[in-house]
Amino acid sequence: MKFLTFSAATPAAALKQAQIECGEDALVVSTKQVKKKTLNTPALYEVVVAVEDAKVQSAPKRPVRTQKSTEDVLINISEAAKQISQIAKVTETNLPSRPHSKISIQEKRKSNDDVGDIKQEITKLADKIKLIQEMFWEEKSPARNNLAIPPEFAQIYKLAKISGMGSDHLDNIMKLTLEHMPSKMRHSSESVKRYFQVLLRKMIRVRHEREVPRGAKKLIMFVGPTGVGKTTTIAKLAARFSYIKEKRDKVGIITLDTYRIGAVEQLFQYAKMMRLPIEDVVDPSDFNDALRSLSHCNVILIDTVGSSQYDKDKLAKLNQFIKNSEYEIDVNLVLSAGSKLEDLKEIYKNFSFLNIDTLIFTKFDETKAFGTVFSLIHDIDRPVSYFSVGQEVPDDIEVANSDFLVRCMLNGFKRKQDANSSK
Ligand SMILES: Nc1nc2c(ncn2[C@@H]2O[C@H](COP(=O)(O)OP(=O)(O)OP(=O)(O)O)[C@@H](O)[C@H]2O)c(=O)[nH]1
Ligand SMILES: [Mg+2]
Repeated sequence: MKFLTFSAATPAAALKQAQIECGEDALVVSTKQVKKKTLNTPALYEVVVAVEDAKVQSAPKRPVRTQKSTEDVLINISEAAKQISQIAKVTETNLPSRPHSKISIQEKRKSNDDVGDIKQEITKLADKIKLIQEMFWEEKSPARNNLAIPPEFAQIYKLAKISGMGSDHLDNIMKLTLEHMPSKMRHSSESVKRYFQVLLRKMIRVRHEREVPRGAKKLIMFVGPTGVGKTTTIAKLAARFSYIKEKRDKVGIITLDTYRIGAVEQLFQYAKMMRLPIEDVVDPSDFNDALRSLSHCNVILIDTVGSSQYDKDKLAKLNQFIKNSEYEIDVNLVLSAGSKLEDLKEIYKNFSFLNIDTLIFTKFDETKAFGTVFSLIHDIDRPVSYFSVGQEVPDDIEVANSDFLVRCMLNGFKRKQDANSSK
């Protein structure tokens, strides 16, 4: 028995090489990723196969029988190909099927196969119609850095482009997809879309909600431009942390937005409704006194005045509060999902001296261009923690997850009940 190693950018490609060299029935001993894919370099997978000495050159056609002890470990190469393709979400019907030993099973399957074949044909036909549509679009489409995009990729390219994703990101991701996508998946725009979705999901950094350790205190400050939804988000999260989450926190609120009577009123009203303690602070030197008044709370949410990203004085004052604090503050930049990518970048640039820990995007219900959200997260390499999806307190907030954002980018935002009913 000989062991041979094959490596390639995808498990499927490595297996294909193994199949060419050693034949269909070579036995896979292991499949592993030896190098992770980055934006600029492909991943590297290694597949080790075992073949009987005499059959290395002659590509055996019959399954190789192994000793009892090795039988448990070795898998037929076609089986492994199926498993890997399943991981890559390739349907089994695309793969070569192995002959079955019992004729009765064959007969039973035949009628199912016929129905399956018809379904496949219809899907292919529908896909072809889509492709013809895409070709018309292709003719009108602008030049894209000499990136030749096959018609199967046009639908996803168009969706991503409409979503407002930065064109440099889009071209880069397209290039990666074209280079690394297993050839079996390229035949239909549906499988191209699935592959693309997985890739996008992996590129979104999300910060998961973490419990505050016993005895610790978490201070969360919400900063951002005027009117993006900072105060509303605080009200939603205050309710979530103190009443909705499984492990409840003792929540307190501090508002630094004391410039406008209406703003103070707004938050005091929410706090009163939720029976939560609230303090207002005008001067940075009084900040720690307010913290002491809320010493029984383990989560303190801090509202701030909305500042234009160009208002250096207001931003400098915010920084004083952060510096004066006896406790570390988690700074959350709140942004409206409907803003243009260039504006989002500019806002981040001017707020970044506050050491932004995470991003919160609001007004998901008011936009269709979620590619900008994706591109900002990717560009500045900050994680996102929540999405605000409407005005309702406390319901309209989602803990961020990459799957939700990718679905919004490619299919638009749908409320949970709408998404469920359209399944
Ligand atoms: N449609 C929609 N409206 C929202 C969302 N979040 C907040 N709003 C609305 O946006 C408006 C401003 O919300 P606020 O919470 O007062 O915004 P803010 O950032 O605190 O504003 P300033 O304190 O003035 O800077 C209100 O009418 C909110 O109801 C959201 O996710 N979707
Ligand atoms: Mg406010």
